[in-house]
Amino acid sequence: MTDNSGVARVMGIDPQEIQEWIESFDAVLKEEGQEAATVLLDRLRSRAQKLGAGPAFTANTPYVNTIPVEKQGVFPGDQEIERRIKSLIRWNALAMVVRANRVDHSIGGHISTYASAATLFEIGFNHFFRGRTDEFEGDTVYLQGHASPGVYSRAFLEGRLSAKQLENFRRELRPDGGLTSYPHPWLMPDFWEYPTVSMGLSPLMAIYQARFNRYLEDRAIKPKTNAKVWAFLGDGETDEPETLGAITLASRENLDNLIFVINCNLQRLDGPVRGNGKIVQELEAAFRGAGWNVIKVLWGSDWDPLFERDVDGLLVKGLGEMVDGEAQKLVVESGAYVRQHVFGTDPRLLKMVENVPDEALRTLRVGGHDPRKVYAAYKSAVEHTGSPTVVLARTIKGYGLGESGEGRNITHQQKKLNEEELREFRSRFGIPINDEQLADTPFYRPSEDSREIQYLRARRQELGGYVPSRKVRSKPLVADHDALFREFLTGSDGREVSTTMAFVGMLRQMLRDPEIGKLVVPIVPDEARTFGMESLFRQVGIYSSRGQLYEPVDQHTLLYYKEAKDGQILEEGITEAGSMASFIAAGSAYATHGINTIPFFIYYSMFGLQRISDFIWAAADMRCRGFLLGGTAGRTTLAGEGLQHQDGNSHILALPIPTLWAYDPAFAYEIAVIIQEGIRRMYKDGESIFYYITVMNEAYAMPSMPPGPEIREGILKGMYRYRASENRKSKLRAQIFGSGAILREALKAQELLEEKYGVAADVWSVTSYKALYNDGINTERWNLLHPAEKPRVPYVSQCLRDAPGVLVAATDYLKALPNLVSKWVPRRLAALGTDGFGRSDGREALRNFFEVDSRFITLATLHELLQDGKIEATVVGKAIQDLGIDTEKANPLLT
Ligand SMILES: Cc1ncc(C[n+]2csc(CCOP(=O)(O)OP(=O)(O)O)c2C)c(N)n1
Ligand SMILES: [Mg+2]
Repeated sequence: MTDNSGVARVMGIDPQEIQEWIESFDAVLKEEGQEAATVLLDRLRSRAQKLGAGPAFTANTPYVNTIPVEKQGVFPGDQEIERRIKSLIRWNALAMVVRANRVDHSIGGHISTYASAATLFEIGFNHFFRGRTDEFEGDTVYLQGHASPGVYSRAFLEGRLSAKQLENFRRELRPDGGLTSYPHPWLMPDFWEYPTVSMGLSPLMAIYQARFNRYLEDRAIKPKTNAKVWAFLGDGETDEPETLGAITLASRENLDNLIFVINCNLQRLDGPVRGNGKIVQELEAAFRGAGWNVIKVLWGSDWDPLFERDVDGLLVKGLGEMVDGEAQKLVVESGAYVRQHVFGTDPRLLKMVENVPDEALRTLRVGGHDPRKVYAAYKSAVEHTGSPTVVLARTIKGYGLGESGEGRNITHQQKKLNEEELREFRSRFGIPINDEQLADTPFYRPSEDSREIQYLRARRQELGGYVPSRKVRSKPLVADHDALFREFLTGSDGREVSTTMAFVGMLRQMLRDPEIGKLVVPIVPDEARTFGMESLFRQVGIYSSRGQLYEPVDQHTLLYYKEAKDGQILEEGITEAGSMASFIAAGSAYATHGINTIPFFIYYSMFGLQRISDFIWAAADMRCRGFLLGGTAGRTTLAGEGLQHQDGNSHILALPIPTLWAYDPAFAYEIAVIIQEGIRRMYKDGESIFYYITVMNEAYAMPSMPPGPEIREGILKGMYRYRASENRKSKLRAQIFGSGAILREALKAQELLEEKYGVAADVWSVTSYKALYNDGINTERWNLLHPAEKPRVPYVSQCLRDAPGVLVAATDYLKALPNLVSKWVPRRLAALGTDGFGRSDGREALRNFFEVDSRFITLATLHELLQDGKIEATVVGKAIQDLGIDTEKANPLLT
């Protein structure tokens, strides 16, 4: 009989009455089943609410395992051999870090994260993670980045990595190669698939990956499978807003193909995650509240008999009330301390453990280190339908490191172990290495025919091969898609259109193409109307896993808001990070799924590289392909928005990302050339690059592409002469560089200079300072290393070799952008740009304020001519007056 007298007395309820209620409930459960019992509870809850009996919802369950012992099922593996394999992996992972640190103290790695995650990973590797085969697409697994030594160490036992490679962990520049510190597909493209080490990125990417898998299935681009997306993360990692920021999407979309495993070792880098609280309970509430299936794995099998004896729930209550800081202390303390602090609060608890020796109390295992508990949780997770699952597994940071790190606050960065500590670790995990060898800390791999290696191999074979393992399985595209872009090369016949509209026109064409049409993935974060894309709603539909369950308010209109199960547009709502995660899933599908999806993610340009650059960086690491479109771009082109919206930064922020090609085109034909080339390079030639193209909302007549093969080449390489001066006689010459919408200011300046000041200026369209800059530094580097050979000439220098006169550049971005190439141009370069905070006003006022309009370009040109002694100061002074330039105006950088 259950005795609730303790609780009841506190609440002032007759214990007998409580007992009767419980017995009635037990009877319903026993006789009518679980569903009926749940209905009964629901009805009681509604009733209580109706009668004002207070909120009857708690997002938390008691601090015990979600899966009761009776439902645990049998463990199908050979537990002893799996333990031995795991011990060897633990040893080699530790040896990697310790050895690397001995060679160079500044190098090492992390021991304690994997030490806590070993069982969580190993149960996955031995029983759940399915490899990618010709028949089955395989599971997608995001592994906790700091646990990489464990993953390498397993691959060593699997025979996939050599001892030499392990030796060179974190020393990638060794002549015989090394291993990356963390999962980096860029650096190990056959091994790692997903970069996970920047905390918070992988959980968000995993959610959108799982959703993208469904998208591909709903659109019949890939067959429906039961493949899973697993994401392993740290409990400290859940502090990152990205980690929890999209969890409601996963439940809203019923992503039962998604499993999070949170390694709750209660510690982060500096100390406890929630010393004064309970991270597991906090996460349980958050995930349950968001509609996830939550499985807590808190206690190992050693605890089962104790809970069995805990008939009045005192132990559960005590553990539930203990803060994590104290729980962490139990790890480092003695058995006597555990007895006193866990069981000492009540004589009944003390009695429960009176026959349990101190040593047994000290080593009571938590759930995340018990293979049977972890297996049961994963099995339940993969079988669960209707919602995503999170497994909250309680572990110990630095498990097995004993006094040198187990549960200690210093453990995260522990890289050194003395001989005594190594001996203890060796003995605890039964590693067959003798005392003499310890100082050397050798890697250990049992012979090929050992039971361990045979078992491990057999398990992976059964599960379809090794994980992680990256394979590019897509086939190159065939057609050249010339025809799709042809109409954009011939101008708009005087019709005023923006480059954004031109891009949308191209997108529409691509969507109709027989080869790439279905592969195009348009992604928008609630900005389709801003970019004039609403016509696509109707053309290809907005993806919704549920179709459209309502009649849209605008159904009577031509361009109504059409949601469909096979809709093509990913309308992500206001989440640039989520949209980027969709871009990453689509941009890497050529490897993950063997499908060449071509993402076009269009967003407010200020909220891209400025806001979610770390995701863009991860996309590059992951070898993503596709197009990022920075819409409403430019500091002065986006009128009326102001400081937070106007982007004069993104082309600078695009510089560091090595595989990102960044363009600031002015005309439709430039965009057409860039996109067509991008599709060829990425999807025909298989280059792992991606594109950033800024598009604007200023409408003007689009000219046709000037003739000559050098134009196309120039657009792609970064610059070409768009309009040469017709005046061959003037002694006053200039070369003016314009980009994006500011190109038209340069063209106006060209006319002003010619008409009013007799200056003959050529105008260049600089489509990519980044491309020019990269070409310049590459050329310089080659020259540095080949002094005896004929020096190569940067493309920008080649362009300007025979171009006479002063040089002036104007951009809607920072002045630093044109200045990037100043050392390779033949003479001084005057740069006009938009440094400073944006503000809201019309374009004309903004271009005056930032000093990038045709008047300022004219002034800068005259000023350069003055400096060259070609004109008098009075001419410039007069021009300032004539142009109406206020010399005492506010400095945009400082105001
Ligand atoms: C965005 C980001 N910030 C900081 C770090 C540095 N860092 C690496 S591991 C770590 C602590 C991780 O704690 P937790 O997530 O609990 O993982 P554990 O090692 O405890 O399993 C921190 C702060 C990082 N990798 N990424
Ligand atoms: Mg942690």
